[in-house]
Amino acid sequence: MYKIVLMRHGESQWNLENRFTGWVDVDLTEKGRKEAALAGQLLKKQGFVFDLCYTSVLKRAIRTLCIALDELDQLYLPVIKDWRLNERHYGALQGLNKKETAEKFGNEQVMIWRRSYDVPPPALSKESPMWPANQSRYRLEDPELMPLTECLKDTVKRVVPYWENEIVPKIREGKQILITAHGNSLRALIKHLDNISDADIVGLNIPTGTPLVYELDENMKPIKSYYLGDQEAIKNAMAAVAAQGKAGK
Ligand code: DG2
Repeated sequence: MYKIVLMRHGESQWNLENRFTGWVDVDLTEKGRKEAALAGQLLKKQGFVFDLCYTSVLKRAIRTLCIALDELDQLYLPVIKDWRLNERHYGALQGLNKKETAEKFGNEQVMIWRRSYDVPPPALSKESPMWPANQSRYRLEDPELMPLTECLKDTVKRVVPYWENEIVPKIREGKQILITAHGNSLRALIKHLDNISDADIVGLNIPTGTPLVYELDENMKPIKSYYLGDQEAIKNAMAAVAAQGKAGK
């Protein structure tokens, strides 16, 4: 049996401001840093000792990992950062307030943009400074691979091959792995792991800064999965994520 830990970053500044973030590189809030530290303490209490970590190239996930590793006293670990674990690219919605967007376009449209499997948000133009191909950190990447927008299906197309080709071989070598990433890049991975249908993935919401343990069999099929921490608070945090794109109070 193998065991891995997945974790969404702690609360970011734009999570707090309820803005669509995607590939915009916003940092953690004070609360987000505390969530990351608490996650590290929970992992420590459970005796987790990791060998290798993966994260995105976005600072909210990288910093969450550093803070958690500091609590674990495992800052020595190798960390692989890859854009394939980045958040789903939110296209032209990036920067907009989710509630205001719902007031303008309706709850249903925002729900489709946030959670439908295969309807992408409006795309950026290639002139936009938000197109990753226009940003220095992605300058060595093939511009054709740099998204102008993404639906979850598009995110699955980059996350799952990365999982299969890069991470699974390391798990098979016996390495204990910690992955810190994002709400939707983790939804993409969990959809694959748990074989969740395109329709049912709509209902999956991931709380910030909460370790999610997966126990996997030799075929990488989940035996069980569970969040560490206060289960009632986790349920409430998931419901709060679901409600972020609604108009009104
Ligand atoms: C959020 C997810 O990503 O938003 O891009 O706004 O995990 O990096 O904070 P994260 C964003 P929703 O899809 O839940 O609206």
